[in-house]
Formats: sequence, C-alpha cells, structure tokens
Amino acid sequence: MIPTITAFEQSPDRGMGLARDTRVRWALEEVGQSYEVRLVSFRAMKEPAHLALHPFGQIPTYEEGDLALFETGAIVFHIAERHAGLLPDDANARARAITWMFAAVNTVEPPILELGNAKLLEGDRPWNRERLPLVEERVRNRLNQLSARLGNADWLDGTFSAGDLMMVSVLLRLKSSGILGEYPNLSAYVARGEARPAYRRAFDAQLAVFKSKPPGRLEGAANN
Ligand code: GTB
Repeated sequence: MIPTITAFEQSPDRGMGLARDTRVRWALEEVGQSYEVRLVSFRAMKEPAHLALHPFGQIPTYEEGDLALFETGAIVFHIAERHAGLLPDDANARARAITWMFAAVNTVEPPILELGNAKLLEGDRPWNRERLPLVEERVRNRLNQLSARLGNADWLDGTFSAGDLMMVSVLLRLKSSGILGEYPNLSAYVARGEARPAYRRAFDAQLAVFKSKPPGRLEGAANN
C-alpha cells in the first residue's frame, strides 16, 4: 500500500529541506517505498480534517490504509520497522539505533529548536541579548558531547541507521547558524548524510514543491 504524507503547501524555509516532511521522505527513499504527498496550507492544518490526523495541527502526517500517524520519530520508526535497511537485524544493535532516534528528538533537537526560537521569534525582545549566549551554550554542550561520541566514525553505531537519519536531520537545522562548523566531525557527518542518494531524492522532491508554487507572500510558521 502506498502511504500518503502531508507537507507544507508553501514551506517557510523556501525549499531548504528544513521542514520535517524531509526526514520522512528520506526514510521512505532509503527503504525504496514510493509515497504520495498531500500539500496543506497553514489554514487547512488547523481545520478539523487535518486535526483528526494530527492533534497539534502540524505536518507531516503519515497515512497507510486505516493507519494514521503523526510525529516524525514515530513515523520514521514505523517505516524502519516495516522495511529492511534502516534498523540492524541484531537485536542489541537495533535497540541502540532506536536509542539514537530518541536521543536525536529528545536530547539534541530541543536546544537547537530553542536557538531557532531565540533568533527568529525573540530577536527583538530586550532580554534576548542576555539570553542568546545561554541558549547557544546549551547547544554547544550537546554538540560537544555528540562530537566526542562520534569521534572519527562515519555513523553513530556501526552502519547507517534510522538513528543517523534522525540525528542528521536534527543537526541540519544548525547549518545556517555557523555553530555546526565549529565541529568538523559533525559537519562531515551531516555532509555524509546529505550525500546519500536517498537524501538527495527527498531534498529534491520537497524543493520541487516550493518551485512549483508561484512566488507570493509566505505564511508564517511557528519555528518548531
Ligand atoms: N515534533 C513534531 C514532529 O517531529 O513531527 C514537530 C512537527 C512540526 O514542528 N511541524 C511543523 C509545523 O507543522 C513543520 S516542521 N508547523 C506549523 C505549526 O505548528 O503551525 C518545523 C519547521 C517550520 C519552519 C521551518 N523553516 O521555516 O525553516 C523549519 C521547520
């Protein structure tokens, strides 16, 4: 059965691949599963039909027959469980790869999102000048730890897994900040992820959506 995902009709990142449908597209491309995309406007995301799929009125969602999922961690896990290629066969290695998926969304992503919020949504607040360095420090703390663990390895635990897919996706949000560049091994790790043919196909597919839309006013989005 061909799954359907949802994505922004007009992504506020202008096709840079930072909206979270990219990681779901990437997972589907890695396992060779074709998929369909239903584009939704910001208004439609808050209407009952979409809220029935996603209680928080966000993208992406994932529909496959009578199964409807939201949250990219759960969606990528579902894809990885049902197809070969994203989780190792060995039970312990599989559990560790899943641990990295959780680490990506629970431990590494939150300070990165906070940094985005501090820069994009709170930049004009009087307290921002004092707060921003603290937020940056929390990001660097996590990157120091992640960088130390990755060391010279290509991937976090042996071969590429859904854990790497999620971690690279999370780190990509930092590229424009310059902070990722302070960590050569993490920069190279992200570049390795971006170089994967499946990532390229996912990126190109989401970019094609942006290019197909006539230029106009882009609706705002919470930077989450
Ligand atoms: N935890 C959820 C998940 O992992 O699925 C988070 C989903 C989420 O944040 N979705 C965002 C959304 O629908 C799109 S990806 N936002 C609309 C809303 O909440 O009303 C986040 C995002 C937004 C904008 C950019 N950007 O412009 O660069 C990048 C990423």
